[in-house]
Amino acid sequence: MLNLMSRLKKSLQKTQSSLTQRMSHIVLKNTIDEDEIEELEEILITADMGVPITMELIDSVRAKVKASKDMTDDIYGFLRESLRTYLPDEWKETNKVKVLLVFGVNGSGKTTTIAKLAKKYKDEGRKVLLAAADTFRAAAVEQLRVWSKRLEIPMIEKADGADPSSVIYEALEGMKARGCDLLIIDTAGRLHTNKNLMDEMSKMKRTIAQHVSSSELRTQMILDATTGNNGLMQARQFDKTIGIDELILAKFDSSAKGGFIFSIARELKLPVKYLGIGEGVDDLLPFSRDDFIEALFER
Ligand SMILES: Nc1nc2c(ncn2[C@@H]2O[C@H](COP(=O)(O)OP(=O)(O)OP(=O)(O)O)[C@@H](O)[C@H]2O)c(=O)[nH]1
Ligand SMILES: [Mg+2]
Repeated sequence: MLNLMSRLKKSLQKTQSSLTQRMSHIVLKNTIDEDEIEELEEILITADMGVPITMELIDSVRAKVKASKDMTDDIYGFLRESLRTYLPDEWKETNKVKVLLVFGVNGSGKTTTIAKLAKKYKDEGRKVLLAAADTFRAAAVEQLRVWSKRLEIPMIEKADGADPSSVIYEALEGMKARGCDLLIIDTAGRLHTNKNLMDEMSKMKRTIAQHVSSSELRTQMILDATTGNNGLMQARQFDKTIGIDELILAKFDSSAKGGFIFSIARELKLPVKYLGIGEGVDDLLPFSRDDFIEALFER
């Protein structure tokens, strides 16, 4: 298997061609004047860097060009270092977590990501239990059951249409007897605008809070990286009603809009924990700022 860095680089190909490769085209020119600055602005917007970041970067480039006229040599380095400052520092894993509550809009990659997480934790020696709390679609339980069998990780399910909180309750109650120390909960896709479904989510969180302390619960929102900045609004709303501890960006391999990772960090101040980089169970990379910048700007 390729090492982490080469897998990261590979998954960044689409974003690279929409962002850094086009930037390097500007760098190759001998002078930077207003035409190039406008081109750069368009590149940043197209890569879904978001308007605030684009404006901040463009203003700085303009100011630099005005001051020195010749910054063709270091514009690349300048952008690289500027973008770096938008991302948070490395993020340390604590071993306390007992429950992962996973949510997001429809089709964002929740169930697949849960399989990846479950395998990762199992490989690390945790005793994982899955809860099929997407009782909305019969096929959803089946999809998680397939992973459960393949990964040989037990799963709690109830009849279709059961209250998702009751599935979670049963799973929490059953953890000890089964010798499990980590519960991962799959939930139905929901739009941040649907009040009933958001209330249902809050209820799930309350059920969990009756069993474990807040430091033992981690809420994870899965964002589809191909939707780019649209995910920002979704995340903001989920954060307001449920509270997001960390984000996972799925489908990074299919996205040309990877620039939105910078606007997520700037706007939401939430840590990105993993990148989903494929449909396979091992296609999950822990997010590291330094590796990400290095892979993105490699020439
Ligand atoms: N290329 C790629 N595809 C992914 C990734 N993660 C998930 N997918 C695909 O995206 C589709 C949706 O994934 P699911 O895991 O079913 O998404 P979900 O959020 O559980 O969907 P609902 O339960 O219907 O809301 C599937 O075809 C997955 O194989 C990823 O990191 N990369
Ligand atoms: Mg699902």
